[in-house]
Amino acid sequence: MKTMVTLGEILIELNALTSGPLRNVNYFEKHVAGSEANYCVAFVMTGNKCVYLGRVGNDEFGKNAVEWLRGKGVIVDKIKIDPNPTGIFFIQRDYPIPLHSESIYYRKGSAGSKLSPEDIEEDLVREADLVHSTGITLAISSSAKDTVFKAFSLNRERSFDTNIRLKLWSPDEARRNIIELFKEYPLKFLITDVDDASILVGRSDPDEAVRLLREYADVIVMKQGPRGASVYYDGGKYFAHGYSVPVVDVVGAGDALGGTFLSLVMSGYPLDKALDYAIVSSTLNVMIRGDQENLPSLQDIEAFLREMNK
Ligand code: KDG
Repeated sequence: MKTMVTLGEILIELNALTSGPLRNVNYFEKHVAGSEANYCVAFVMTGNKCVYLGRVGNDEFGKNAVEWLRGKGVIVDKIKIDPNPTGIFFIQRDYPIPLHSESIYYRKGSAGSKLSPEDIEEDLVREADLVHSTGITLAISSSAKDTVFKAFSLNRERSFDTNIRLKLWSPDEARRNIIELFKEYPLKFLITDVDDASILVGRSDPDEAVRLLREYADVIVMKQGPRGASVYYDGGKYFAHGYSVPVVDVVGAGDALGGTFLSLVMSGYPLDKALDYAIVSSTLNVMIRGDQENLPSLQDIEAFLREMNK
């Protein structure tokens, strides 16, 4: 079993039960979310261990998050309780763009954003098989950013999902901060998509963007939405196609793909097979509301593939 340490902010998601502008939505469904927490659960679901480093508030949502993640098998005993409230966000779906989900955050000054370098237990991070974080954590506060830099200084096995959220920072700030991290701490795994890559290196063609990102990472996964995703390595490339399914909410699909991919590669799967399996995880993820409830086990991924390949 491999151990990944993730650093980030756990958020409570309030997902609209009906499509349309939130002013007209009366009912919401509550889920535990946050990109790194999603990665952690995907990693655990496929047979590995994940330790979560972060802060939650001393409130009902903080308790909810910790209990839920513990129930999923995530190691939660390093999560700190902070006097500020647990961050939340709402999801507005299908309006004004069909099949699009918009995240509306209430997280400024939240417990999660108070993540600080002193929250890091150095030996734990040094001894992990992989350390993972995202652009969201770089964006939420300067202390959270410093925490990612510190964690990455302690372990060379680094993974990063760009996850650029333009409600948290400008394209320019995102580019400056993310590239600063990459230059100081090159990665083993970079997980990104065409929109983020074009912010980072000004190219929306995946091959072109990867050519410019290659100096920062050994393995690059380029997510291409419903089309599928590609993995680039040592001059090679493999494309895994997506599946056409009824889409309910796409939030969290990229984390599902990334978390499952990392877990399987760390377990020794070849990159192409890991990506084929990871696409199943993101496919199942878009079929429901919530980021973590449909994250599949290996057995379930294989059942899906058996049926689809009949
Ligand atoms: O990738 C899914 C995340 O975007 C969602 O869970 C909320 O972490 C979140 C964020 O900051 O957008």
